[in-house]
Amino acid sequence: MATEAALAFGGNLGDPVAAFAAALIGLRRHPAVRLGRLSPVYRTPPWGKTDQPEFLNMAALIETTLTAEELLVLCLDLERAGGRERRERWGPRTLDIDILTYGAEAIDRPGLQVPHPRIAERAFVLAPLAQIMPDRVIDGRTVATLLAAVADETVRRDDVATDRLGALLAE
Ligand code: A4P
Ligand code: MG
Repeated sequence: MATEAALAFGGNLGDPVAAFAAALIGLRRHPAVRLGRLSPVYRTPPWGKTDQPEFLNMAALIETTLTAEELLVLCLDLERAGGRERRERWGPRTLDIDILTYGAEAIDRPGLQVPHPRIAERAFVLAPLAQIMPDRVIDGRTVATLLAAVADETVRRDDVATDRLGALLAE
């Protein structure tokens, strides 16, 4: 049985749109993953550690027969393939992939928390997520409600980046 999962993508070094495209193509090619709806690409001010470049962020829905742990391993592999180097917490990165939700499951293990524990604080996650699953309930509130609570006009759609992503995925 396939489970629907929501993934968040972020990056602020190098060419994040190309990194998103490469990761999405990796997901699309994976035999246990079906790629679903994609959000537009957003341009977002750095959160947590503010003295770093702006980020690009987006979200995607998938259906997968992988377990949550297997999906995390796949995401970490795709991050590595995207040139991710981990240096400091919340610091700059070429590609970060977080599992936002995995079905309706609540997972709290060392190394894997789902729903991702900081969704509700983050407009850069909620704005793209609201484009693909506004009515989904996370921790008792819908994504749309959570987004309204952190509304941030500095998080904005980047239509040029979104079109470029679409073109890379169509190649
Ligand atoms: N991990 C646990 N749960 C999960 C999950 N649900 N999905 C573990 C993915 N990974 C999960 O991740 C460290 C470990 O978290 C993983 O190896 C996995 O075992 P990491 O990505 O190296 O940690 P991090 O990114 O330094 O910390 P954190 O809190 O996960 O940061 P985030 O959430 O990745 O945020 N500002 C803007 N505007 N846009 C951004 O995308 N991103 C960050 C990083 C900071 N500021 C940002 C953005
Ligand atoms: Mg992360």
